[in-house]
Amino acid sequence: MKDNRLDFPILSKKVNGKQIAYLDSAATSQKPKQVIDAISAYYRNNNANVHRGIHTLSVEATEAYEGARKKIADFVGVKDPTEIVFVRNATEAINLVAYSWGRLNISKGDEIVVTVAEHHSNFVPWQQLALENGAVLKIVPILDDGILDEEAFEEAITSKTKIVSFFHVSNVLGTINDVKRQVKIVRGKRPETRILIDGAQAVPHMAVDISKIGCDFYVFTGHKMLGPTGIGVLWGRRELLERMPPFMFGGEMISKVEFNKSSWNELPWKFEAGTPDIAGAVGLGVAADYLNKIGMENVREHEIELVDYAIKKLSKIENVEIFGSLDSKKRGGVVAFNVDGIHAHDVASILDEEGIAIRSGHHCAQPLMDYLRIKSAARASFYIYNTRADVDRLVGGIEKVKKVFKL
Ligand code: C6P
Repeated sequence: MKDNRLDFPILSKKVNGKQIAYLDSAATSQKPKQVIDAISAYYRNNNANVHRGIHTLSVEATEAYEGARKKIADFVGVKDPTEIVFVRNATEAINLVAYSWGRLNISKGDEIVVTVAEHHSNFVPWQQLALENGAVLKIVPILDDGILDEEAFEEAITSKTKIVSFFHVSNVLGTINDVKRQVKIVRGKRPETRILIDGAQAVPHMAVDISKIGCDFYVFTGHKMLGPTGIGVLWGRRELLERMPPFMFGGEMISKVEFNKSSWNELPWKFEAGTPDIAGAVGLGVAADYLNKIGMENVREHEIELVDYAIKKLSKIENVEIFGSLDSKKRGGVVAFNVDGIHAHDVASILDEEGIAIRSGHHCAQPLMDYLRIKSAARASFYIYNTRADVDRLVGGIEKVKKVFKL
């Protein structure tokens, strides 16, 4: 892949006197100057509220906002941009479905299926819905190498399963679910069961064509794919979104308000109450342009190469345990690991002294931590601007950790 590091101003920053090695893109990616400049240019040249004014600036802002929606729809293979709902992040997208679709369709005794490796964002909304409505939350296990246990997955789906909600790529194990095959498994057992896929760690890192997956809802988040924070995406099938009540009420989402009743705007605005994050959408559109220019196949290939290199190097260090599959083709751009007996926060803070940024802790996946019988893990995650030199820095940093703790 062409060296793109100069596009990312933050990568020239020094941390603790050392050039930063940013290995925390699964938490949030860095932003290229094209995205930063587009946001600044929007505020300098086009800023106004959308869908409200007749004046020129308002028309420009509306075109920029709706243009971004079209770019995002194209980016993930969605033909009808009005099925793309802009929200704040993946978390809000899942909550929207759990509140709006969930509270309409889930009642006592119904079953909701998730996996043990979900991010809290795709676990807690369903857990709370189940607790509120007397539904049953079924949690499907994973196999030793982090791959979803498809037999258990199939078994978990019964005539009572109303929704299955599961990850595309795990933020801890890196596991890439074969979502097309898993959708077929669900449809084979109970065709009318709804399927939500959490694509927060997939869309930034590989070509995703939602139209080919066969699910009902798909969510992702802008800040992990070079876009700004504060903008995320819910895609839903039109017929489902149409039947769902609004999640929030107020301006923008109404058609007509009378003293004692109101009616709702068309899709997608029915779900976009209040002034949206216009500049965020514009920035996300430019992030998609940037990724398209590189080509998502190239993004994926670059990460396979880096993860392969990282796994080979880390496996050679005594006392390091890597979680998930060791086959780089089966996993996304994250590598979680622990160094024997040393808390992941200690690992992360010694690495930080060296200018290396990784994440440590439970990664918002506490059920998975319990399942793996660990309290926390360290995690290095890679993206388009990382190189083998970053992996070498990581390895050097871990050697220092071992020295400090006399391992
Ligand atoms: N994971 C991580 O460091 P939000 O925060 O709504 O933009 O994304 C939530 C989310 C949902 N699903 C998965 C699989 C995720 O990885 C995340 C975010 C970050 O792993 C921050 S906790």
